[in-house]
Amino acid sequence: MDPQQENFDQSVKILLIGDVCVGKTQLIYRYCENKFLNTYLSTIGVNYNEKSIDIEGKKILMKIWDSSGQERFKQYTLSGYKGASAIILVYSINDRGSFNNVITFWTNQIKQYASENVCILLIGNKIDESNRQVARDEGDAFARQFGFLFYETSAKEGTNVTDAFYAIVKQITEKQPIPSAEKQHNPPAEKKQCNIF
Ligand SMILES: Nc1nc2c(ncn2[C@@H]2O[C@H](COP(=O)(O)OP(=O)(O)OP(=O)(O)O)[C@@H](O)[C@H]2O)c(=O)[nH]1
Ligand SMILES: [Mg+2]
Repeated sequence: MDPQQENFDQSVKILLIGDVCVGKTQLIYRYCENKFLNTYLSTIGVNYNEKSIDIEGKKILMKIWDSSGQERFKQYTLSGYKGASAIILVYSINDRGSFNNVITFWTNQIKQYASENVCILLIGNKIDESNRQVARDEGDAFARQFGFLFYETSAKEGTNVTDAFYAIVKQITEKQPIPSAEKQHNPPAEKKQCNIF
């Protein structure tokens, strides 16, 4: 095992995708550093962050990949799907187009490039904004239809950001449990799969 990972029970790769400017980078910045930047600095290619998290006594290393929403960086984003345990699919609640693209474009990208047992979290970000264009129920209904987790967040104010990341890592650990002597006697419950595949 990579020496850097020796102190962890499990390491998980998580990829954030979604349209430009929906707040992928700021969600990561809020989660990892508890900070927020109002200025828009478009992500070039992909960026990589790490954070450790404790889930029910297990130390998990999160490898968080931040992709660009720009089509011209698609090749970099595609490399992020490889080996990803989870995808965080982000739209902005004040940008109807970004939600439409979740439905028409991003879900198909996941279907095409992610592994079949990937965990998916749908995030409607920027709930601090007053000019909402996507109702909470619409995001919730779409997520339910396909078996995704769903949260609405504000990277700006920090609302639900930690809870959303915790929920997706917890789901990964439930789907891909760490083998242990005790568990070998109790086969894991049937894996729940997202029904986009
Ligand atoms: N009001 C508000 N603004 C946000 C929020 N999250 C991000 N922003 C702003 O939205 C803009 C885009 O945020 P980024 O995180 O850079 O967006 P991105 O999805 O990473 O964009 P690309 O890297 O180009 O794909 C920035 O000006 C952020 O400050 C939020 O929760 N609320
Ligand atoms: Mg970015």
